[in-house]
Amino acid sequence: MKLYGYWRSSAAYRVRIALNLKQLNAEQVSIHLVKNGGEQHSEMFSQLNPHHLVPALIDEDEQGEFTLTQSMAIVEYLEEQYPQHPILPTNLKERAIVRAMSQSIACEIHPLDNLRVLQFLVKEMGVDEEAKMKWYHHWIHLGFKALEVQLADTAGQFCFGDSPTMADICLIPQVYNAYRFNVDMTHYPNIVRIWLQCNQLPAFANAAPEAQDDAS
Ligand SMILES: N[C@@H](CCC(=O)N[C@@H](CS)C(=O)NCC(=O)O)C(=O)O
Repeated sequence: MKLYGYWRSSAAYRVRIALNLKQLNAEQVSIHLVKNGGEQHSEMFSQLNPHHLVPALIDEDEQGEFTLTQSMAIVEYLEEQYPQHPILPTNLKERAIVRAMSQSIACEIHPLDNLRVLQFLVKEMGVDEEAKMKWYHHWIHLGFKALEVQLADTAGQFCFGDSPTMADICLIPQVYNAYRFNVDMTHYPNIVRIWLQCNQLPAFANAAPEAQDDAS
């Protein structure tokens, strides 16, 4: 397998955690999201993903190599194709709950604070740095506030019970971003506790941005 990603991409970070939890190896290819106007827009990468977003995963089956995009689709693919060390509960209702928590992060928080959205705010809408950060913090707080309430019901050591799931795979990169941009985390004790717990596991620690070869 080959994973096209970027050290600070939270969507690629999700896939790195999933690969590690499942003890799968993938060659890492760095697509620098800032250098040269963003390598995600290059001819080479556009052929892998016309949406110009990392990650992209190459795997192969009996028909040959194929490319997958969208981190959540990739994580679900890994779960089905490589069922060892499951990242979803076996119970149907519980799987739906974990997927919903995951999507609350991946669909409701992350896209609003993505690089191209922030770049559009600054370059096209004339937003200054302070307003950009207000926007950034707003969407994280809105999502984390609600998640914190849900976690009071669902969490054990991790977001759902006592083993890591797709919800933790989504949460940890989002918390990394929150700390990176100085979001005040004092009102999210469950989230912070899970962040600390996950980072003790090599699967999470080895997937962290600063642990990647392209970290600069
Ligand atoms: N929903 C997509 C989001 C992918 C995404 O937003 N990737 C970001 C990095 S985290 C990216 O490539 N951004 C490039 C840009 O904004 O130009 C997924 O989960 O894969």
